[in-house]
Amino acid sequence: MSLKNGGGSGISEALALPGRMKQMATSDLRINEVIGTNTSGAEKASLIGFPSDKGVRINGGRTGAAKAPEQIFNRLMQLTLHPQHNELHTVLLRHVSHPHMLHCTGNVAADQQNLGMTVAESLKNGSVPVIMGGGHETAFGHYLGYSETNKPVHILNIDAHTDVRPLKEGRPHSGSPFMQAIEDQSGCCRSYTVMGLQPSSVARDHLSYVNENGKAVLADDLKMKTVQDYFSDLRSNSDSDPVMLTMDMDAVDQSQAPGVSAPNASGIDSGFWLEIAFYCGRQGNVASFDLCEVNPAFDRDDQTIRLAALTVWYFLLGLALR
Ligand SMILES: [Mn+2]
Repeated sequence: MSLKNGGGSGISEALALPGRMKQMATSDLRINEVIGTNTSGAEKASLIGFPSDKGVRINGGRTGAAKAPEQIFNRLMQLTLHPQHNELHTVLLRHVSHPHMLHCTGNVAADQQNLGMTVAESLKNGSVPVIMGGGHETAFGHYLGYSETNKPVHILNIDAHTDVRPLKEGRPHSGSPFMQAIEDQSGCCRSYTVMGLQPSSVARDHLSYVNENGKAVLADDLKMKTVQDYFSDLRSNSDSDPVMLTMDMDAVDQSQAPGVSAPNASGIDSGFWLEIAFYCGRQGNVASFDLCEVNPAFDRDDQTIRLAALTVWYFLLGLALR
């Protein structure tokens, strides 16, 4: 049988001829085999774990989020690279550092400072910090990376809650990070925008406070265009300050994200959530990312851990396609 001319379909021949089988043996690379394998070039993103849920406890929530970063990273490592964007995805991941798990002491303010120093280090090196929380107290530590380096920053939060509560007995917590950033003496927080709010979980005064310092978008009003407009508005204002993206898993509907600190019976769809992560990953001004409030203690068959790992996967794919 001629393989060159008129020999029928290649696939049927390959199946029929044992000698061709070797060509079917394909590589089945997973992220753990690719990540960080190029140590010569500059690092493009740094994976950082922040296993803290003390802020959730102080805020009166259910703890367990401290267990999330390790599980999310483990799940991420088992995923493949995108088959259609394989080369770009591979190139990026070869320049992403292995997950670095920070030690959290339970002193939230001190732990946030420590995270801030780590984030600042990455930002100085031009690497995109990708942080796995932890409760949403993670986001203020994340922000401190900017104030530490004196970089003005816009904060974009995807969340069911505004998280602009006051401190509790002087202590920061999972409900206060964006009040802390807005009020921070360094003045590095240029704006705070939160999208995905549940009207049954937002105090009127908190909504006004957010709108004075940025913008609040309820989940019912949130479309992909809302996210696109956020970035095109920055561009049309020739605003070149970086954006820090923070995503609270409790923005997603409880049916698709049961393993969170505060479940949401009317949240956004997980596909839309992933699209936001991918879109933001593609934006050149998104300089850092955190994902918070995944709580494995309340998960169901790792459903939320899987969604969290996919969220990071899509963000990194976006980064690869910039
Ligand atoms: Mn939150």
